[in-house]
Amino acid sequence: MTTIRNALLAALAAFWLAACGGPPADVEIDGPVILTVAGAGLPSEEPPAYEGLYAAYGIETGQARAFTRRDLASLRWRQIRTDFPAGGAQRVFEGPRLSDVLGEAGLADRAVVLTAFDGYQAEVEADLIARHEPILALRADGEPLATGGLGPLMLVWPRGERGALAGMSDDLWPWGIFAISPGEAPDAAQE
Ligand SMILES: Nc1nc2c(c(=O)[nH]1)N[C@H]1C(S)=C(S)[C@@H](COP(=O)(O)O)O[C@H]1N2
Ligand SMILES: [Mo]
Repeated sequence: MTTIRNALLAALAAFWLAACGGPPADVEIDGPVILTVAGAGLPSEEPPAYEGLYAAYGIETGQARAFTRRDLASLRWRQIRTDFPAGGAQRVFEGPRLSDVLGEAGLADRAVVLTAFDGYQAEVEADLIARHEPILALRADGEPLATGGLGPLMLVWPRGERGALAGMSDDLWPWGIFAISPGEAPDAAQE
């Protein structure tokens, strides 16, 4: 019975999202975790096992909040039209705000470190997140970001829409993101 109810709820959610111009409804229902937020104030009941790249990069999963594509699609999405790499062609990136994802994980207003498959890490101050509301993009120009390309997730800033970010370099634009951890500085005021 619960299975049928869940299927109905999923269908309703997909319809609602399509009707309201939210994220695309063609997300997998039972897809794998694509993002793990370590040290979460609101951890998942069954966080991912500490193995693979989590272990290779020392990302503790014990208190982690795990997100599937569907979990991320259930948040409000924002579109950002911008160039990447800097000065390159414009694309329309789409995904939830980083601040909303952190809020879901119980890490609102924290500095965070985003880790990518290749070990690249970008630390972003809380203040910068609050001021510019970057997104964790899952799609560009309507297509999901490919694993091995810029996907599954990439941090995208409204460079080009905001004078303050004009000329921003690509350092804080990690692609291939799979994990986020609390940063060193809880907020900019304490630095
Ligand atoms: N995962 C990952 N993201 C990254 C990087 C990287 O090495 N790995 N380099 C950053 C920098 S400094 C730039 S200029 C752009 C483009 O990097 P690339 O030329 O290595 O693709 O991606 C940014 N995001
Ligand atoms: Mo760079």
